[in-house]
Amino acid sequence: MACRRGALIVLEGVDRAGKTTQCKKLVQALQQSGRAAELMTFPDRTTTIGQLISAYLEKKSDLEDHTVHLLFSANRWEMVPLMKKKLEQGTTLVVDRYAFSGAAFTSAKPGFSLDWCMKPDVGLPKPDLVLFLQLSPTEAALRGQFGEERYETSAFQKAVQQKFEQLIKDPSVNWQVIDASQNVEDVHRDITTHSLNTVNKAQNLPIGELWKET
Ligand code: NYM
Ligand code: MG
Repeated sequence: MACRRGALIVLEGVDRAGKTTQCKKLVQALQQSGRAAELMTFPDRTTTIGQLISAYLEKKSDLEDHTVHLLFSANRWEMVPLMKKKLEQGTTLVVDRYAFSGAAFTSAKPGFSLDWCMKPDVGLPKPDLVLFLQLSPTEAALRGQFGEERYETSAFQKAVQQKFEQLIKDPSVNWQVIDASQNVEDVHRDITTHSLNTVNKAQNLPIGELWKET
């Protein structure tokens, strides 16, 4: 029998929704259930491209808007060979942000269509599951101050949230909306249930291509 592949599971949502906490807890839960699982994060700030992105986010440099959009996408493409290798070896990848953040954040800027923003990521490995941590801007604000990085203002986050809501309507992607206003353990339980289902289903399916007609 052919080797069973791992699943590609993405967590998305606005800043402060709890993605990073939940990604770590999910990796632990999958490992404790005896499955190989690893965390990945986008942007991956450790690569050469990632360092350009990091300096931009920290406002240490300015980059033209199209340019930085393409760098975020390139930062995903540069990880594709490793991602495919891990998935094929049977490791489930839990990914903190992916192309959906790419499209939602840039298209929240004036003059960018969602359609244009999606184009550079067409054909990336398609997630088997995208968990959207849904948190209203009001609830996000109750979680404390935003940080100092670019995009961390409530007006911009509201625009990003609206773009995510458009992306979620796309039936070619397996979205699951999670109520992120619950406590950490309840959110974790919902996420783990969906993820275990996906890991079991994905193992016999080929890896798909994102935003491409099949
Ligand atoms: N971001 C993230 C983008 O604008 N485009 C992308 O493609 C990705 C993956 O970078 N505010 C934005 C969203 C976040 C920031 O922050 C990365 P964090 O806290 O490291 O996830
Ligand atoms: Mg963050």
